[in-house]
Amino acid sequence: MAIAREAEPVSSLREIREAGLDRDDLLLTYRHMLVTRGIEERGHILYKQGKIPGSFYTGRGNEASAVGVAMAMGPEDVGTPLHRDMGVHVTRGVEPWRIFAQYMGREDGPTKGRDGNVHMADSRLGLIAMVSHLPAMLPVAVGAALAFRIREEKRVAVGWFGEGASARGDAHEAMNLAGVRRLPTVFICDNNQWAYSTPMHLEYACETLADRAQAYGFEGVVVDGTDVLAVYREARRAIEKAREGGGPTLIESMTLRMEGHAVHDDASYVPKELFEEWAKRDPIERFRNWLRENAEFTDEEEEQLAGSVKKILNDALSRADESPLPSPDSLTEGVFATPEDLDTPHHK
Ligand SMILES: Cc1ncc(C[n+]2csc(CCOP(=O)(O)OP(=O)(O)O)c2C)c(N)n1
Ligand SMILES: [Mg+2]
Repeated sequence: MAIAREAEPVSSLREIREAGLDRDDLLLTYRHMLVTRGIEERGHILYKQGKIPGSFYTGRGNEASAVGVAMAMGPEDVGTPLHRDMGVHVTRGVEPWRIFAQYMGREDGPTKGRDGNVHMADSRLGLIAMVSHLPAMLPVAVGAALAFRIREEKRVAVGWFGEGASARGDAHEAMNLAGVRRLPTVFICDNNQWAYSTPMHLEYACETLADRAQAYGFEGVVVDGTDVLAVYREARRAIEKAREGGGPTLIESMTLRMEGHAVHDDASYVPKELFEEWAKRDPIERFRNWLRENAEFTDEEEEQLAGSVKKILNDALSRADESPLPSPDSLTEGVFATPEDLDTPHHK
């Protein structure tokens, strides 16, 4: 028997309204998920066209998890999204053309062409770019939460990590410190069942990773990561609890990594049946059906939304393609933070 609580699905429009999302918010959530998937699908095309330097990573299958958590964050909160969490960047307001520019190593990407495609974040939007994965960003998120505590700011830090990353020592250190000091941190474990080619039964021996939360002195929750509303509700609860001084929560969000580790990996080691099973739970399809059944989502609304997303992405691609590669003379610029860079609400 798992120790962690297993989250229930959200049953009605009323329930999700009480949790904090009205109908317009729901359509916005759906839109963010479509934009997220659209960006990554176009990224594949750019890669095949030879326009993306290095490898290319996506979070297909993780759109609900990423967007659901980001919708639950407050404007002044911070987060450390990883390579499966494009939906976090999109939801926090990173413009799609800047993401395409980043993919192509251009000057207008968030890292101005200085780092690989998913190692990016806009600090003005409360996002901290990942140094690496495995789970180097958890101590950073806990450090941000400690700073909020010292400054007496009612802000929360959200730290993401993969189930493979959970095996490393820095995951333990971060959760232990957050638990001991009851810091305003929410840990999101994107459990997509694989760490490169390692399956989860070779990664950990407990029943769920969320079970570990109890050992750190806080709550653990397992949520279906293909259900955007359940993810949102659990993330919102955890974030507001942390903001009110209730300490951290570990949310384990269950999905399947629907593509290879990166574009160079065909994932031939993942059983085909597993992909078939999880394809039936596609998060976008699921949410669309929920909206139709529970929120009177019409064909007309859907067409309009799909059309506007397509236009945004096409325009974004053209705009990004006009962005130049960084000039070699600028190599040492923007490497260290300037006082202006630090003059944002997230650094005060
Ligand atoms: C110290 C270190 N070793 C290896 C890597 C390469 N690497 C990046 S992500 C990853 C797999 C991580 O698996 P998991 O935590 O489950 O995240 P997922 O990729 O499945 O989302 C590996 C091996 C790295 N970034 N850093
Ligand atoms: Mg994984």
